[in-house]
Amino acid sequence: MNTPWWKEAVVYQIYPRSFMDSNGDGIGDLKGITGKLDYLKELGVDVIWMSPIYQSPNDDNGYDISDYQAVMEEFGTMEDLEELLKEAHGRGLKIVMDLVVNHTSDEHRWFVESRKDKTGPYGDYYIWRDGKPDGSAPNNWGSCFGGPAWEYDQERGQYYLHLFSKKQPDLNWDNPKVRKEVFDMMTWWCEKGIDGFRMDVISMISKTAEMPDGKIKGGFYGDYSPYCIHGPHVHDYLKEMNENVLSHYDLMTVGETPGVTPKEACRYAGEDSHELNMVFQFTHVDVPGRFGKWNDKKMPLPALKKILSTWQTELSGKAWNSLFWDNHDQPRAVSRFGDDRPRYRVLSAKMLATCLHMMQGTPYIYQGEELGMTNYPFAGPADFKDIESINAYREWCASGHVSHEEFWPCITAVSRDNARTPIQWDDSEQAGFTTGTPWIPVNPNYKEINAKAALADPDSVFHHYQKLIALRKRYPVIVHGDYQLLLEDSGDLFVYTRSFQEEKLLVVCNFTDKEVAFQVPEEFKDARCLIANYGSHEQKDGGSKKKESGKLRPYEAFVLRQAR
Ligand code: TEU
Ligand code: CA
Repeated sequence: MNTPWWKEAVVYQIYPRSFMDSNGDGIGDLKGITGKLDYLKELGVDVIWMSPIYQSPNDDNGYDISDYQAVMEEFGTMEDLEELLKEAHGRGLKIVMDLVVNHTSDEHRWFVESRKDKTGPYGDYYIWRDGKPDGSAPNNWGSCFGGPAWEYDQERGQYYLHLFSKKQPDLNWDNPKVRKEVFDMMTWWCEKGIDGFRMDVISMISKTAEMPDGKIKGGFYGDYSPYCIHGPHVHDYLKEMNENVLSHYDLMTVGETPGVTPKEACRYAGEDSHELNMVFQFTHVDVPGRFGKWNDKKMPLPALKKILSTWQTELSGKAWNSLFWDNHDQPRAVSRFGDDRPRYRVLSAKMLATCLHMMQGTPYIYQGEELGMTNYPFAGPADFKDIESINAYREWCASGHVSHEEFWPCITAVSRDNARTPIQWDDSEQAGFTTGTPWIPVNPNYKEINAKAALADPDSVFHHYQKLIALRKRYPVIVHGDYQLLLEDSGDLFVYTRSFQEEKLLVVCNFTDKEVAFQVPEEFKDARCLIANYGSHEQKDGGSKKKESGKLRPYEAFVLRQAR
């Protein structure tokens, strides 16, 4: 079987600002990453995806790029990046870059030129429109980070579209010159030896020509989605990108595609679609409530199972899944899907890891997830660093639409800053992340939760991840097996099987803090236990004791393997 490397790989996502600071300025940097490659090697991952490291005024922490071919000064130099590539490759680790080309920074040279001169060479690089006759914005669309999606520019006398912050103007992909600039820049990076791209909001690069008002839903502004997500030419542009750039190199590509359905995913990442290798879908992490995305409600387990199972079965044989519980835009996995109380944190973090890593697709580990890092105990809105949380608090709460008491649990449950606190390396001051003052505070629980302690403890979350990764390398069924959900209606248990040739796996996860009755199906009665989160039950002889007890303990998880 000829399997592309990225189907067998495990990816580790680094948010450089918060990973490791090498020079005491409080900001993570490239040298910091290079210094920790051995840690990642020990974990066993194959690929590192780095959130943006390019020159940026940091309105959105690097997702607003002012020069695609320069390194952000705070992160180091181009030489540091080349060194990182060399050191990573020397250890057999691949590096995937973040490609943010739906928008640039308003400080990018193209935008500076574009706002100067309508008729100049850059005049048509962005999405400019005249206001309405009364001078108001072209339509009612709202931006992802609050406020309207249009900003009036004095210099040019027109409005420009920004689906994110007003310092992130959207590029006009309908302009062939823009596409050529992007493709040339990508080729430049490929020639440097990078191993792939994670493509930021790539489902949003093509917009409809008509831009009518959108429906107001869960907020104050109109919804741009029908006009900007999976727009009319998105697949043409990605095929063009593939033909011009991607197909010339041995890369891994993953598209961040908000709003994607399994059907649409098969177009973006279909085996024969010549676009991308896989996409990130968000249906398992989107739980909109009364205040839009700001919601502290957990998704009920049957709904979560249904969503993940649908992706498993609908992409099977047609496209490839990416598997994740969290990333730099999401709260910490163990706090959201597991149980971060001291008694259950380790157990439930291992349970979640087991549940995800035994599915079909390429697993992504977000930095700190392998330590079971938790959400941050925000004291008040002054603690937020993220533009999205800062604006949301202002728009919903400071404006008087909702009380602080009501809104606070909702925003703290999902604020992106939860994921962005520094990695807890050890129990020294600032968790060993920096010798200075970190740009964002360290989670106070670093004394207990840190990499040094995890490495010293054979039963740590880290070692569980290490084991899961090793299992994936050893048993083809984990990569290739067909997925089947069992006990569909259970609100407590997530149980599924994977089958491939002579092998079959049973994956059993208790998502509750209660004991739950469970009988191992007859066909697994003689199966061996590959991994379990209650150490003593992972016995060489197959863990038979556990299987006969008929009960799962809180957050218990194990995997049985039957070879016919
Ligand atoms: O995120 C796009 C996205 O759709 C959301 O996840 C978004 O971050 C937010 O949560 C909307 O409520 C990507 C990047 O991952 C994110 O960090 C950037 O801020 C954003 O694009 C803009 O580049
Ligand atoms: Ca630094």
